[in-house]
Amino acid sequence: MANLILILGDQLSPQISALENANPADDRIVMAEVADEAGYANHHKKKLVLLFSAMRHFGEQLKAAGWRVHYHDFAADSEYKSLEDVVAGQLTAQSCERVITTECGEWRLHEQISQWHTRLGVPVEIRPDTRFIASKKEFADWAEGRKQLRMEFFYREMRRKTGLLMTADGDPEGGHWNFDADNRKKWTGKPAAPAPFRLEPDDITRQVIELVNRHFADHFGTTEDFHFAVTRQDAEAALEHFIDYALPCFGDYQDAISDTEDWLFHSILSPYINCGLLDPLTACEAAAQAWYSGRAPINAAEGFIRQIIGWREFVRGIYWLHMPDYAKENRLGNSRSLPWFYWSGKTQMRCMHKAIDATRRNAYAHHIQRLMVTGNFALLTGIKPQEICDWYLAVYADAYDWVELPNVLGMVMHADGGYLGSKPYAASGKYIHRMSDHCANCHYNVNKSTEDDACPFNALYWHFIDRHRDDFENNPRMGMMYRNWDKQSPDRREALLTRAEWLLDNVENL
Ligand code: FAD
Ligand code: DLZ
Repeated sequence: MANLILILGDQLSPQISALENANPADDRIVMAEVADEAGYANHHKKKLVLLFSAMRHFGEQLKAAGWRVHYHDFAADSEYKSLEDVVAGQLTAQSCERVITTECGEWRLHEQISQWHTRLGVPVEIRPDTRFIASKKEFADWAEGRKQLRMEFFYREMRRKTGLLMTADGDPEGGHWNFDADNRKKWTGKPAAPAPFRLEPDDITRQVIELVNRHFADHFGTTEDFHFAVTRQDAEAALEHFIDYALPCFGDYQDAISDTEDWLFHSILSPYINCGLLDPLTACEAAAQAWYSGRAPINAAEGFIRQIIGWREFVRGIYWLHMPDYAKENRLGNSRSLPWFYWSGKTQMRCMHKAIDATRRNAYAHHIQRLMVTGNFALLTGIKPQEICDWYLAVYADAYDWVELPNVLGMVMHADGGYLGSKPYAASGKYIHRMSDHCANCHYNVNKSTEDDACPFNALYWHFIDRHRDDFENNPRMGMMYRNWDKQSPDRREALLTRAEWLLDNVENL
């Protein structure tokens, strides 16, 4: 019986479960660049280049390994607009009797594929995605009966399961599970941040760049200076580059923000891990090995591993546990539209401008920019969760619904009522000043709060605290904020709220 094996754009791994036990002599593989997938979000042009080029390279490698692959190149006038169209066409053309695929990473597409057996009239086998450390069931079992889920406890389970940074006695290496307290240094230019791993586009990538510029000209971002890896071999070289040059300082400067350096000591591996070019465990094992061989300190290796086997697995578990209702959550009752400067970058707030501009150029911003700059501003100003989620899904090369949604809706917007994080990451300009050198170059003054030139984050922070008193006053981690707010004189509080109201009324023009 010939099977038609569908491999999606973020499933570019030879070990993908859809290929298990497949037979190159009988089975056919189908991969497709289609308008529906390229167009359901305003995907950054670099994300489109990365995916289409990586898909094309992967398709070629499968062919070279002896597989029969039907690869559907994007064409604006193609009659095949959706993955279903292409699969239906191939079922007929290749006389296949069954479709096999690996479960996809988003509810929207999952819903569609789940209907294919009736729509296409053949059995459709959807296999689990074994690239994750915890299966959906394992996460659901762990979450069962817990009122609030805490990443830290789940993370310890994942450390035990993988054995990463564990002693033979079952204890965490270095005597602690978590070295986060060591990872909050401001970066003042030294040590110098390493240049990111970069590759010049090959012929395939150049063709894709041309295609994206021609057919997706109205999408966000630019294709200029595209330098991502597009093959497994090169993604593994990017991992090596990170381990050698950035990991040693990854922990120390994990929370730092710079006015001049886009990438600092981050790994820039999420685009590869998420589309299947790099195996998450391989990345973690390389970091652990760097610590064992004395090439990186424990706070760096542990911090990096925690992001992957902790946060990455945790948000994925939450996504599948709570979709589709999770996407509709808006527990803080936000109603403001996303300011246009999220797309244009035209704002006088230096930190926002810098984060958005880096996003536009690179399809990348590091975690603290996403969380404490663009995310924090959306939280403080009460942007509708759906609109800010759509933005994050569009603008980053690593963005897929399963990972973007819990990070934005849960971690940043606290729209799930605190299910993912015990307190909102709301912060005033002081935090950004402490962790970055933006404020010295800003139109606004971070040391002022109520004046016309005062940093908007300051008054907006207190407005957030004041308007959500009912939501947070009894949160033990927020009590101090309310005591600080109540300690201020009535005149001061009124001036802060008046300034914040003005900022909210004029949010498009900041
Ligand atoms: P590093 O800082 O080097 O971290 C190492 C790895 O850890 C990353 O490559 C990633 O695989 C993993 N990781 C770190 N933090 C998280 C996290 N919170 N959730 C999941 N994985 C994590 N990550 C995405 O992969 N896709 C997204 O769409 C995405 N959207 C985000 C939106 C917001 C508002 C926030 C606050 C975070 C988001 N993240 C997302 C998580 C994180 O910011 C990115 O994974 C990270 O910035 C990617 O850059 P890096 O590879 O240099 O990461
Ligand atoms: C994100 C994306 C884009 C832009 N294009 C394609 C595509 O043309 N073909 C494809 O198979 N997948 C694409 N993807 C990824 C999917 O839209 C979807 O996000 C993931 O497969 C979910 O796991």
